[in-house]
Amino acid sequence: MPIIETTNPVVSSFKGLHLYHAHISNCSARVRLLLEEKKIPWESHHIFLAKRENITEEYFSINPKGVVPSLVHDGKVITESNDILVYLEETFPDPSFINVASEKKREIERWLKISGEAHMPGIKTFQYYKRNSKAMKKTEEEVALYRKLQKDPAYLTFHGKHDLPGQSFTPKDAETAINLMDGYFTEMEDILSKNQWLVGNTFTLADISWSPTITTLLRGGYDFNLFPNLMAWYDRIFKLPSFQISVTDWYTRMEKNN
Ligand SMILES: N[C@@H](CCC(=O)N[C@@H](CS)C(=O)NCC(=O)O)C(=O)O
Repeated sequence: MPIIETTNPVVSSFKGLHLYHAHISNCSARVRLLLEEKKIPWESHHIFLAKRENITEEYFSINPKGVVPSLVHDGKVITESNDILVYLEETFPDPSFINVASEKKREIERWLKISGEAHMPGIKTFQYYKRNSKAMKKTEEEVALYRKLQKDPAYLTFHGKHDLPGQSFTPKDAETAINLMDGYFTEMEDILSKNQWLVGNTFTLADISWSPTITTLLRGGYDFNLFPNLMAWYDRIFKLPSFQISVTDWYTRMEKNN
């Protein structure tokens, strides 16, 4: 789990829980959803990705990949959204979202691992392909600053494909991303044709991790027609008051101000 000893003096003096997050980020939303389900108070540090508020020396000193979310707990920084879910679960175990038999715990861990691994090649690639045509590309100055601050080769390659002159995500990239995601959705569809939730009949971290991803993909026009049970599962979660507060409200409220 990436727990970072930050050199940022402001962050290291924080008490309690602080979350750096973006309104329409599915990675941020899964953390907000767990915080809401657990009723843990937290302080918001909203980052507008479209305004490049993550591409600053200040933010890279908190999150070395310059991405959201970053959780700060009593001055300690935790990154990677699925690791943050596990950290919160271990630190604030009541109510529990891993309250299943031990062999089922491994299924939760697997869904969290896939959620993390599928993000860049699946969800993020699909989203950026959709955005290629829109005016979301960085300016020359923003690209230069990003390439100075970003040390992670995977992020450099990914963003280079979106931002560098003559580069863009292609229909083939989108197809590969969709095939990857459809593979997981096919497995989920099968599980959800028999069970109410992704792991047995308990609402767990697996459901918390994956449901905001569906929100993001739906907004990007992802085709879920082959997955009616997955959509019924999503609808059940969508109707939870916690989801309304932590996902839907953030997605819509901030957009009005953007
Ligand atoms: N594996 C990371 C991915 C984080 C990530 O890529 N976050 C997106 C928003 S969902 C972001 O910050 N994008 C801005 C960027 O890549 O510069 C996690 O799960 O926390």
